[in-house]
Amino acid sequence: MAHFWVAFASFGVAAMMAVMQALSRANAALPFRSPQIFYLSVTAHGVLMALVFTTFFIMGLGYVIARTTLGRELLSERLGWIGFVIALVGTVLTAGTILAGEATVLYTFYPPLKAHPLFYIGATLLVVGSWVWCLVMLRCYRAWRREHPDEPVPVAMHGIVATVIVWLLATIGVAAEMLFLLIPWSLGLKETVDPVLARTLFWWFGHPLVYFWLLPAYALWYSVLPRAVGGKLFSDPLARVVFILFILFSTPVGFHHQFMDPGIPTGWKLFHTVNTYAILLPSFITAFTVIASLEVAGRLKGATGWFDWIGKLPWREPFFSSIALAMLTFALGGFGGAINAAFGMNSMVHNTAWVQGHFHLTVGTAVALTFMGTSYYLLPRLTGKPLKFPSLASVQPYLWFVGMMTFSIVNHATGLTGMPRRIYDASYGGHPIAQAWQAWTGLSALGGVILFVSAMSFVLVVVATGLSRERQEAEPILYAEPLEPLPRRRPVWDRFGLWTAIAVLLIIAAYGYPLWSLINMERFGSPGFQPF
Ligand code: HEM
Ligand SMILES: [Cu+2]
Repeated sequence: MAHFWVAFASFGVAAMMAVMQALSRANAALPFRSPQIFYLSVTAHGVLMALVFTTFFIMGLGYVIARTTLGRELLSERLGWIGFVIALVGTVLTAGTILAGEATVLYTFYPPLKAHPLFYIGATLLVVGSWVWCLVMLRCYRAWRREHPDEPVPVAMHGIVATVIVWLLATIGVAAEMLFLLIPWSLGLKETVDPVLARTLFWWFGHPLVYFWLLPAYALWYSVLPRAVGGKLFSDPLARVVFILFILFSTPVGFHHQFMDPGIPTGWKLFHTVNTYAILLPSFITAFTVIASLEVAGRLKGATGWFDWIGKLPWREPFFSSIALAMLTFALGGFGGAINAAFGMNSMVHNTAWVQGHFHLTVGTAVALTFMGTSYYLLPRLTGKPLKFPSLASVQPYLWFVGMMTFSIVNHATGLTGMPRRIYDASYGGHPIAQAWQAWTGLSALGGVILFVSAMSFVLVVVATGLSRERQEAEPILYAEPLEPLPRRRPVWDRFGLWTAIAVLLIIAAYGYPLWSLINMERFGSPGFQPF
């Protein structure tokens, strides 16, 4: 539970920052409105939401899944706590330097924007803490595997092991960036830094980071959701294939964030584009399998027509409605993602408000809303306390959905008309083009306010539940059975070593030569800048 509380706290703080930004973008006259505060808060919001909330939630979820699926004691619990403390210290250092105004570098921390060394050291500790978590997860899996050499591992745990592997491969990039470039440079040991090399290492990490968020959500969609709505998992092998495809294709795609960067040959950008389209496939399979599983649930409840099974699903149940709305939103986000990944269309939307519209659909809703719904499901089961304010909890996901649709559709639209993202003042001195955006930004601010109300409702429900003294018999956490019985033999999809080795080869193919040539180029580097 400790992990979840850190996650909820950072979510709450980040949501408060967000509403301010959304209003500021609409040029609302807020007290304390200034560029300094705006960029400070965008940095804090991005870091706390995308890095802290997600990482702590996923670590907590991993422990819950390992404990409940493997049917054995959690190994190395002490080690897990050490990882928790390291990650927490890192978070406090990073958040502290941001709030002190010493690290206004946004959550992508691109150099030559320069932060206080404690920002980079703190972020590194957060990653080190998560590595300890990975170690605990892998030890649990291996111990189970030794006891059950020939059985398929439960699907939820399969998803968590895949998450761990994706994360370990991804964080090599950011660890190298921190250790060799950013930390020595921020400490003053080096005068200059190479922005292209840093960005390349960042995106080695930055894209698979999104799968680190998404895979645990998928694990829940596949394994907990169908059971919670009274259905079955439509296909167990398809679920396993999906996780393996993510291990293979998560990392060698980073250049799709660098289409506009000089110094990377077009051919390599194309290679990463092709890989990016490969990774759309597992998301399509997921949409198919999970929706089929829900249809099974509806039919088990008596639906016979083409679409009447949809009405049989428990739309008032916040765990279900959160995930259903998250999936719907993710489908829209996926279409946008295909546009971002297309070399030509990317140049139209690059660094515009479109991008923030896009990732608030994907991580900001598909992942975050799934995690909120999961909190409603897990909290009573982990603490034995019934959920407080259940009607608020059933409205909250719908509020989030409405708020996010407003916020995000408007951002897609203003992005297409050219409004940049990450800007403090969108009025450009009253220029006519900028004025055309202005009406829209008001609407996006309205979306931001609805989102804020929803976020605070969520925080209220979980905090009130946590503080309540009521106790009841905790229900167990149940996982879905597959529609067809499981094979008795261990499937090839469980050979994690094999797939990881292939993934490493793909990464070497995708990054080996470009990195080698970047390092061997004549480089001049840049000194650091701290505009705010
Ligand atoms: C309370 C609901 C939320 C609102 C109102 C909101 C609003 C905003 C706004 C206005 C920005 C600044 C955009 C810009 O000027 O470029 C932003 C940035 C961002 N948001 Fe949110 N957001 C919310 C929830 C989330 C969630 C749940 C996540 C992820 C889990 C998230 C992740 C991010 C990230 C990564 C950035 C980018 C920061 C940067 O550009 O460095 N947001 N958000
Ligand atoms: Cu990406």
